[in-house]
Amino acid sequence: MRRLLLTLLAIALVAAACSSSTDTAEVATDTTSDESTTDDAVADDTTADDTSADDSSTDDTAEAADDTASTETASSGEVEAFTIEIWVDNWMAVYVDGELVGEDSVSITTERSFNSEIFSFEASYPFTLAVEAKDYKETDSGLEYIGENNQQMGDGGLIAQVKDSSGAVVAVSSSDWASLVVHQAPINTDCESADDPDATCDFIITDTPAAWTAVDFDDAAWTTATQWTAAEVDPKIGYDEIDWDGSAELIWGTDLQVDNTVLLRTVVTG
Ligand SMILES: [Ca+2]
Ligand SMILES: [Ca+2]
Repeated sequence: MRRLLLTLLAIALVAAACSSSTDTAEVATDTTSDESTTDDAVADDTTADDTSADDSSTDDTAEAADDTASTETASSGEVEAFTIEIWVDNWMAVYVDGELVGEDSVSITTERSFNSEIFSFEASYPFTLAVEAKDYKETDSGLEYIGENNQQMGDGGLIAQVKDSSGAVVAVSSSDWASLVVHQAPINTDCESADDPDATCDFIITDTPAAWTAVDFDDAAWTTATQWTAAEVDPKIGYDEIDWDGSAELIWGTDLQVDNTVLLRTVVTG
């Protein structure tokens, strides 16, 4: 019996020893390796050492010498050839940098003087374009066909485009142009059917400013031109002879009928 107990004890000891298992640690070696985010992209800020040298304004002697050579004109641009295509109901005179470059070939005293014109000129950028535009009127009443069955106020309208020697459109008429209306009639539009419009119709004549075509004329007080549709202007003979650029607008004063003489200016910068 004692022997059996010893045997059982021995077995128990052996079992105990085995259960203290060699917990072969699952020490997961977590090899979440190398997050060595090598941020070496943020390099190259080598803000080149601002060697703002060369301010060595030492050449005083050269200045004196250069003065003798500075005989060129003040205008910077090169002189180039241009054309202006223009249609006005009824008459126009075109100036570039204060010089007349073309005038309607049909007199303003001609009724139904509908025609387009093409004028050539030379200029350098920037240049100032000035146009005097007149709607036909028989007298200062502003009316035409006076005493006839079709006695009426008549209306104006202008469209223009400038091309360089390559044929490229470099300027077009638009509401960017400055305008000054210098003849308005009739102010009392109900005189249109009067028997004696010269006695009945009122008008406003504004003095044409001196040197208004000049480059240095100040048109800041002028208003911008008003754009009109082709349906409103109903452009007639000559208009269709020109292939108008899509950006060219029909322009005039704020009233197609009452505004009879309009001065217009723009600067073409190229
Ligand atoms: Ca004409
Ligand atoms: Ca008119």
